[in-house]
Amino acid sequence: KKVVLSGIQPSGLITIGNYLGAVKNWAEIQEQYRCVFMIANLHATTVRQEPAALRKNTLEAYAMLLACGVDPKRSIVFVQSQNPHHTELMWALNCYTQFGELSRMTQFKDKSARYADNVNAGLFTYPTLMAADILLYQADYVPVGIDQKQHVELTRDIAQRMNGVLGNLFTMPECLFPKAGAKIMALTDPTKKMSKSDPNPKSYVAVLDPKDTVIKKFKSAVTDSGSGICRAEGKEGIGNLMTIYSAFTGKSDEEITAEFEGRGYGDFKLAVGETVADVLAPVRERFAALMRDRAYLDACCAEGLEQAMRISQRTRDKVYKKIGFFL
Ligand code: AQP
Repeated sequence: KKVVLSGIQPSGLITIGNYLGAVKNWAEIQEQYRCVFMIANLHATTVRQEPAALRKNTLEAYAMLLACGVDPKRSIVFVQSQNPHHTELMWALNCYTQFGELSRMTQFKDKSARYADNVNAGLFTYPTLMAADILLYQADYVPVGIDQKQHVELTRDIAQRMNGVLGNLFTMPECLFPKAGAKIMALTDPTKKMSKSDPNPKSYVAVLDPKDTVIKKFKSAVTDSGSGICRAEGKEGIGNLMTIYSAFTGKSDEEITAEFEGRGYGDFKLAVGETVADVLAPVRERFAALMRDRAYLDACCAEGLEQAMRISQRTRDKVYKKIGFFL
């Protein structure tokens, strides 16, 4: 089986954007691929995190993956910081990556502008840590959003360079993009991506939000002042709600437009809210049950870590040996 590596940062509550764009698909591809999924808490600390919140979010993200259908028996699921091979390989990759290459990363440029008071070295070397995540498991595919394409391309450049200088070390990874339309925008601003770390909780719907909260958030979603449930210029808010409704019901745009013919935005928003909350109800229930069984979660984390390290150790040792480090 081809190997897939992906991760999610425990930087807040998992949103329906993360669910539709990533976690739901992870559950679906487990049959086809050998999957390695990690809670990317090292990546999350490139931005300040409150320690207690980070600890809580890490455990909750882990439980959420399982609640969404990621099966720890079939896939490897672990917490990134528990596996030291990631930072160990990152050091080697850093020494084969140019300052200029990292300076060209658009995510670094965006994030250093957004977090201007904390442009730390971790933010700058985020792509080499991501390259280490991918290359350690000799991943063939990396399911990512289009915004991560540049990082995967850099990973390939670094891998090719090191393979050339040191001999065959790494599999060349490729992006695996989700189906079109999987990008969910903020409810408060349909031109901005929905993000779990957004300081305004009205901008996102968390998978764990109770039904009345979900309905309230959709009710106050920013839309235009027109009418008609369809996609058009100036109707990006409605378009985003249609994307969400379609993803949760499997209905096409035409079916949705027909369903709400002659009805107002209020009706549509209520239907979206009720549908999302109802479809996610079993996920919330499984999550609650998992969180009550800390011993089981701890056992899964330990087992996932052991499996991950068995693979990553081979790559890390091979690289360290070729570089000339004592093992
Ligand atoms: N709005 C979105 N629509 C579709 N997919 C999304 N993803 C994130 N937001 C959306 C996908 O979720 C996966 C995990 O993302 P991440 O935690 O590694 O970081 P991110 O992409 O930066 O996600 P957030 O929610 O915006 O986190 P913060 O606020 O911490 O930056 C990825 O596969 C991503 O594509």
